[in-house]
Amino acid sequence: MMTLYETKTAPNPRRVRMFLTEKGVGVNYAQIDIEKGENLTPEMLAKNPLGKVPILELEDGTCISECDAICTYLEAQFPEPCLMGKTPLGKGIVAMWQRRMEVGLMLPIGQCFQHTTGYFRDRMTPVPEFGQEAGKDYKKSLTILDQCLAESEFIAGDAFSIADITALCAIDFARVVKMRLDDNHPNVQRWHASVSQRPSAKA
Ligand SMILES: N[C@@H](CCC(=O)N[C@@H](CS)C(=O)NCC(=O)O)C(=O)O
Repeated sequence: MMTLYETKTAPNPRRVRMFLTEKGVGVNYAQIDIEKGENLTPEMLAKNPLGKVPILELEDGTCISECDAICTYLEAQFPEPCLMGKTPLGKGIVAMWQRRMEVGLMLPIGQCFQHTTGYFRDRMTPVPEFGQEAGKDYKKSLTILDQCLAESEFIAGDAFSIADITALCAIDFARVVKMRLDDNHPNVQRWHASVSQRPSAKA
């Protein structure tokens, strides 16, 4: 069986847990305490030199890290249900929104968290002003997302996709820096209430 090295409370591993749950694919889950730096041991750095989770280890020992890469592998191995687009156009639209959600929501909310709380001050130098700017970038992307969701049920159109997973994990994680959805984002609120009902959201 494959093994997912992950951290239950961290937002990026949740993306892969949700993806696996949507696909109905079972793996071994190995918990890594990133606060204690268990992701930075020589053993873990051999699996991912960037020192981050999640990491998917295949049965032959091959390791894939980066959520998008892990999900690309899983989508190819387990095509149903489709989460990354069916047609060439569909795949392009999903990839576009997936990237926007990763760069526009997940990345800045992670930077906001790291730089304003100093959670990883043992391994980086927090710059609080930078963290606050990242928080503003996150909010700008929420506005773009709200316009998108005024037009469609899900982020990349009328089917649930990896882009919805990335956005949900980023938005839920934003609570740790006290950023919550408000009435400025009614379409995101409607979408959030709906996708949070999926069994995979509890994975
Ligand atoms: N781009 C990476 C991001 C992975 C990432 O930032 N993971 C965080 C947890 S959400 C981590 O391992 N942090 C530990 C650290 O920075 O020491 C992905 O898509 O997997």
